[in-house]
Amino acid sequence: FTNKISVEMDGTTGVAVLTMKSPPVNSLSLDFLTEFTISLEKLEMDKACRGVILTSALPRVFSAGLDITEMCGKSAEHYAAFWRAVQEFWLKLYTSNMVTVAAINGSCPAGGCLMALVCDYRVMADDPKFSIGLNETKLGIVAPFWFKDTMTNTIGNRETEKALQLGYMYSPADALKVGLVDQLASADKVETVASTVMSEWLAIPDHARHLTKSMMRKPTRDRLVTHRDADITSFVNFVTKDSIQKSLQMYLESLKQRKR
Ligand code: CO8
Repeated sequence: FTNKISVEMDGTTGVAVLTMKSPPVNSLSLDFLTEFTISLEKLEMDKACRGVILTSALPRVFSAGLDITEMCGKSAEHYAAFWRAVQEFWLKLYTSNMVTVAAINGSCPAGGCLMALVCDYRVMADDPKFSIGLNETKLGIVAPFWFKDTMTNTIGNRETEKALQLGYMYSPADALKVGLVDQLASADKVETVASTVMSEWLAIPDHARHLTKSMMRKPTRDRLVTHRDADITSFVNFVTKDSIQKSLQMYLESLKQRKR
């Protein structure tokens, strides 16, 4: 393992803190996703662990979303393996029996937003420099149906329709207003607030809570499971198009240009 993630489990509270520490931006590469999914599986199997708080060790970024370099200039086989790992990551986190709380202490675009959205609760740092949203259209790409479903389940159809078409990135205050996040806290309090929320959720008997969670989430989960292979094929077909490769290359270049 390359240690892009650290996990600290508190045996007395039953709460683990999973910290992403993959500079510069915690992008979700194939290695990162594999390590994340395995770390989560280990916690899932640990009877003592009832909840997990996701956060970032980086000062300004929660996660920059999918690693764009995994979607550029690679083989079809690579894209397929990458996409399966993205699906697996979503499925594991979305259907976790543990209480999952995102302590969003930095910017949170695209796949980073998806990661936060699949948690049970989101606390975001109240800093106007940070933003959160599914910005895929701005890269000239399209959020897959299960990204869309995850967002619709959280903020409703109308708001999702606007947000997805515009690739809208919400300020923390606006994210709170539409329910994209549940609570704001000053940057240094995000994890403390997440722990308080966690203890409220853990006051509910586990079996009743996770049967309820599974009842709420099963239709959305089943849709991806049923269409998993077709979704991989459609991702590979889309991402291998010359026009999409060009858009992604240009976007990566523009990220680099911003600094100069
Ligand atoms: N993937 C790969 N590299 C990235 C990414 C990324 N997502 N984001 C940033 N980087 C790189 C930058 O290019 C830069 O590289 P270098 O140092 O070599 O120039 C380095 O990380 C640092 O980036 P910044 O200087 O921009 O760092 P800041 O701290 O100033 O800003 C941000 C951090 C706000 C996260 C900023 O980097 C940003 O906005 N990044 C882009 C995020 C983004 O748009 N992600 C979308 C990814 S796509 C996705 O997740 C879903 C795709 C769904 C698939 C659809 C079907 C095709």
